Amino acid sequence: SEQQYVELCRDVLENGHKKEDRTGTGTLSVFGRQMRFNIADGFPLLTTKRVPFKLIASEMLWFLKGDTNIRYLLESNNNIWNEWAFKRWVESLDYTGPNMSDFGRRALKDEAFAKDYNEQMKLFTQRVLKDDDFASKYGELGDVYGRQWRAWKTSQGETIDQIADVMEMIKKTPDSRRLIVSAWNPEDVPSMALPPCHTMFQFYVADGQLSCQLYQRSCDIFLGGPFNIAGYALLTHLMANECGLGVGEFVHTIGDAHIYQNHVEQVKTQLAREPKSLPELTLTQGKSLFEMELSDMTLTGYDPHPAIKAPVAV
Ligand code: THF
Repeated sequence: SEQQYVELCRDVLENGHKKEDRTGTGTLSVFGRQMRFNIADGFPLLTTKRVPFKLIASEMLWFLKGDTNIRYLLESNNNIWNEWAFKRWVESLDYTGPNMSDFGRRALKDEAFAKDYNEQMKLFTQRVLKDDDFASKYGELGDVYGRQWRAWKTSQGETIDQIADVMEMIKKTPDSRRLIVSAWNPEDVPSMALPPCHTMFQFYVADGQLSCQLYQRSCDIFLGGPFNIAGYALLTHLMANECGLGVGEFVHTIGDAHIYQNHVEQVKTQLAREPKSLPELTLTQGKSLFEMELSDMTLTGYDPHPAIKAPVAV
């Protein structure tokens, strides 16, 4: 249950090493941790703060479509990947607006800058939505999850659809120990907006139930963690539904598990709250995984504590 998440947060607050990071924000970090969620007992969407299921679901559908352009997300009112596309835009030669270097940190400290930044971000997202040429150039995040999952490029000039392949294997050879999807493609890492945090996952079938284990190299425990847990639990449900299986466990294995310094107070607020019972997820039956939409997912009994705001490190 959610207890595993709560314990990981306590562990990091107590045992975390102070580490600097790529974003310059600073973190408390531990290495090598594992959480297990029995997703047959309830859908692991945290209740100690409100977590926006719709954003998690639209992100997962975006990955599964093989889409790597933020336009689809924006059309779903999902802004969680904007900063990474925006960064590419403002660092390009085509951008002629005010200097946006280091926008993530500057926006937190400088109100006048934050105003400019919000304005530029708004112009950017509107343009991605309306201008096809602009969107194909600057809405693109490069060879991120969607590309690797659905169209991994081979040295022969072909592509591999890892999701379709693993689906086929789960149906035909459920006892296989090779039910793996990898997003970590060493050749593509340098050209990615952000190298994949969820590097690979493996399915496992026993007693008619589908389980999934994710290896995540790096986890932003306060903001990304709850998205990652619910996202992969949703993926497990979608795959199980497609393959006529029940759901088993989601096992979340993490390399660098960290809490950003500017999330510590928020985490403490969250830990002071009493977890509630988990919601239930039901999916439309008899529809293929690739045809699923937001309206095919029904979440019931979700009654969380209020949301807690925190800035995302870019
Ligand atoms: N970078 C960092 N620093 N942390 C991450 O978790 C992360 N991701 C993705 C890519 N880079 C990352 C993006 N995922 C939110 C949630 C997930 C994200 C990015 C941002 C976020 O801000 N969530 C808010 C709600 C946002 C909203 O309502 O628009 C929240 O309170 O949960 C890890 O995959």
